[in-house]
Amino acid sequence: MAATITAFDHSPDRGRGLARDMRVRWALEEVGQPYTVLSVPWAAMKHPDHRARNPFGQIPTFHEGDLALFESGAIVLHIAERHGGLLPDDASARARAIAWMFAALNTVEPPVVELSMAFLVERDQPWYEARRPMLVERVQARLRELSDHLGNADWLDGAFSAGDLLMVTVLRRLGSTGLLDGYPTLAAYIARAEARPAYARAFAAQLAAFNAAS
Ligand code: GTB
Repeated sequence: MAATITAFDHSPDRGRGLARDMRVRWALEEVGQPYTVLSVPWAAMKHPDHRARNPFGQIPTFHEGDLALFESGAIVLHIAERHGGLLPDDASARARAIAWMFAALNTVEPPVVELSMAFLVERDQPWYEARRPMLVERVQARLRELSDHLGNADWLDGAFSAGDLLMVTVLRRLGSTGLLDGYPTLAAYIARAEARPAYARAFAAQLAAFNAAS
């Protein structure tokens, strides 16, 4: 039975693949699993029907048979554990790849989201210009560290893994900030990931959904 995922019916990113359904679509494409998409209108996001899928009233969610999941990281981990291609077989390498999944979501994503949310909701506030350098420096610190770790390697730890998939979806959110321009290693890392056929299929699908809803 094909999985069903939920996504925005009209994503605020205007089809740039920045909403978190993109990472779930990409993971499913990497492992070659079909899926269907249930679009959730904004007005229905906090409705009890959707809160039954995700108590926080957010997308994405994942449903397959009698399994219902929310949290994009948990969904990607589930997909990676059930199907080959996103986690190494070797137990230690697998544990390290999972550590990179957590690093993407717990160490890199928070400052990235804080910076983008500040721009979205605080940029007209009197404190915004004073606060922004601190937010930028927090992101820059993570970019420096990540860039140093990556060095000349293609991926974070050996072969492409679910850790790279999540890290790239987090870094892509910085696209409009210009901050990645100072990190050619990371820009090349993102480009390498975006060149993967599975990424291209996932990106095209979410863009087609956005265009169909417009
Ligand atoms: N921790 C959860 C997860 O990883 O699944 C977070 C899920 C989440 O934040 N979902 C967002 C949502 O449902 C959509 S992806 N928001 C509606 C709500 O909370 O009511 C976040 C997002 C939205 C828009 C852009 N964008 O326009 O660029 C990027 C990311």
